[in-house]
Amino acid sequence: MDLNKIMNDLEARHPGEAEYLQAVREVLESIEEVVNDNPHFETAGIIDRLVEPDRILSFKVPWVDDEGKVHVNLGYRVQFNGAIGPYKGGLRFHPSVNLSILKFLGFEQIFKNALTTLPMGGGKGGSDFNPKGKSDNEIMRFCQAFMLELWKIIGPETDVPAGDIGVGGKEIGFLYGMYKKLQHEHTGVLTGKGTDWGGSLIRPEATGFGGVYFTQEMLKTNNDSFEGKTVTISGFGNVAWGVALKLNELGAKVVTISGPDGYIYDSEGISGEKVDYLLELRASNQDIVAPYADEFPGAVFVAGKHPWEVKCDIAMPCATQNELNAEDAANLINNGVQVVAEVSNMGCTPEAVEAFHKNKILFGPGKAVNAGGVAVSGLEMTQNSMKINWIADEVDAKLHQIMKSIHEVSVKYGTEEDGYINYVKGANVAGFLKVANAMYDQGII
Ligand code: 2IT
Repeated sequence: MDLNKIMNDLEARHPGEAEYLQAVREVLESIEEVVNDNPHFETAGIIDRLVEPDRILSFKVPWVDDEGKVHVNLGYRVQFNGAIGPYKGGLRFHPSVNLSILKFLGFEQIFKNALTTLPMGGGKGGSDFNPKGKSDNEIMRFCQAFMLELWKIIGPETDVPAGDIGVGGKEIGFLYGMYKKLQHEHTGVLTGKGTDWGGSLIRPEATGFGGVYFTQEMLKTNNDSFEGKTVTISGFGNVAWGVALKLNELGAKVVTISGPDGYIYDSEGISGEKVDYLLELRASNQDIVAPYADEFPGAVFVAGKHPWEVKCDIAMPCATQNELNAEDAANLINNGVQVVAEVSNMGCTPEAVEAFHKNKILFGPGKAVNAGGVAVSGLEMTQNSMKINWIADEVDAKLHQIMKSIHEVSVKYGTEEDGYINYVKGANVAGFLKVANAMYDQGII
């Protein structure tokens, strides 16, 4: 496999799609050896077929605000790879959304979903619509207009979207309502639904809980645990909330959260009602964390900075892509960080990851660490198919088991000669092999 040629060709075809090219390069670098060991993948054009999405739907979304003004946003669904199951992946509503970001997320989703052990292909979608500061009625009208296009290409056995940044239970409700009206049936076409109408228990907690379960397994490889550890996290949304909840349960101390405005440092630890407060912050629909310091006077707000300058044992980015760069990595390493677990998708820049690897810091990549969210989405699909609901403990136990198995397979393919576990390589190779074998078995399609 000629990595440079593949990347040059891809760049010529898709100039400027920085995040997508970054995500593809990272995967190809770690699977190079395994591709070279399996010439039949080359003959079947597996890599050439894997790096391009099966198809992309791109559409405009006109909607009317509360003042009667018309707005036009862009909407997309990237159906990336369906080798092992229906396309599956979230919808992101954020002003930064463009095709490059959705293609990177869709590409990552292929391998993440393969790692969950459940039959799900990779996809992603979303819009450059910004739900922050919008009324519920505006969000409803936008979701309805978005679904008027999306419904044609999704279905419980075809493509099953869910939430991501900017899309939570409220948005899924509006999207589901419109789909049901258009399709005239109740099906498990979306996950992250309300628990009264087909949603799975533990889905809101799943990404965060799963991330902590995975990191717990990483710590165990050093005969260590979360007990008494200081953890810095970024973000303040659904993922950060789930992580904080579980970390407290396991005896760790969470000292930071962050937003686009800066970060909060709470030396006493973010626990109990402070974790509940994250839900309030999010519901306030403002996208800032500064109010936390007014609510809890022991905490300080640091404007315009990342939380990675704070000394910690474990760092868990929970916000968005490339939120931890080389300088942040150097700060963490100088401060003696032991484990970095990416709960956001591609939270660390390639330079940051390289620094962690060089310094033998245990580093968990997003597609392994955050796979718990989509794993419980997969369990929601199963429950919908069977038309039953599992109790919370059953879903949580299955989630825990899945995260352990993702860790196990990452160790299997990622352990280096000196014993250091390269989780990036391990997760990429394990996810790739499953998808590549499925593609090979199914012929050139
Ligand atoms: O990045 C992700 O894995 C998600 N946003 C969840 C996707 C899903 O289908 O539950």
